[in-house]
Amino acid sequence: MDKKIALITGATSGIGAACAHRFYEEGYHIIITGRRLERLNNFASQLDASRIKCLCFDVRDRSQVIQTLETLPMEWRKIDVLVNNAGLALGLSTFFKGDMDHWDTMMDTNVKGLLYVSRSISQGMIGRKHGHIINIGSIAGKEVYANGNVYCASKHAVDALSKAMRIELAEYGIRVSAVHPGAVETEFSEVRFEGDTEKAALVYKGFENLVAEDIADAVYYIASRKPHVNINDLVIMPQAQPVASVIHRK
Ligand code: NDP
Ligand code: 8X3
Repeated sequence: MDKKIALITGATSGIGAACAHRFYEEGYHIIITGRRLERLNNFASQLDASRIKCLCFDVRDRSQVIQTLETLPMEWRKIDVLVNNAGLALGLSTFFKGDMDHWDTMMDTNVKGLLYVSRSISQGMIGRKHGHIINIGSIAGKEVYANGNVYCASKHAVDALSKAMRIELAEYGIRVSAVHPGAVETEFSEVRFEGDTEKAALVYKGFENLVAEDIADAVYYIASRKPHVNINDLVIMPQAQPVASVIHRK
């Protein structure tokens, strides 16, 4: 049987790292990406080198994305599953006090970065008439919460792009799915609060948050359905978080 290849963006931490582990455990060859080369190398050093490829690039850098993905060695080009996971939130404030550099980084990463990677990888999938793109959106792409403005807008864009990709790629036999998690304890809040670990820890205090493996489990489930089955959209929340802005804490 042919080997199966999954490319996971943002695999140096959190949900992306958990997805990479899960696909590897399920027998896939994995391509892991991120900006932190040392983490990619550490990850790879624990696994069978013939089944893992590290690509260090910033998804915001259009030419770097294209150059890196289009010059992949032949044996790594037939990507079956693309998990568009790389993303972040920066800050939590009203839009009228918002940091405009934060806005640029979120839109460039969560929306344009996802587009650059998807455009590049979809070329081969279209040619082979086979593939599955799984976008990691967020509950912030389904609802809007106070002070989440631009992050929510970026994830609403991921929701819209997932629908658009599904329509445009269906005739080529390509599946497009989106997974929208609520609160998952990863490095997400540390990044959002720019290294303030105490503030980040408070986000997950007093309730049972999701963990990265919960999301990886759903992503793998979606990828492992029969070829005629597509899970379009999945919203996954902690039981204690019925909507984005309500968390029942003990
Ligand atoms: P982490 O901060 O733990 O991981 C984020 C990953 O994205 C890292 O691997 C990081 O790699 C990568 N990344 C960020 N910016 C870039 C960039 N410019 N270029 C390449 N890679 C980048 O957070 P999560 O695992 O929680 O987040 C993963 C995804 O899940 C994001 O899209 C996030 O919006 C979404 N999400 C998270 C939720 C949560 O509560 N945690 C809930 C809903 C959605 P590196 O820094 O090495 O580049
Ligand atoms: C991450 C979850 O609720 O902070 O996307 O937006 S939330």
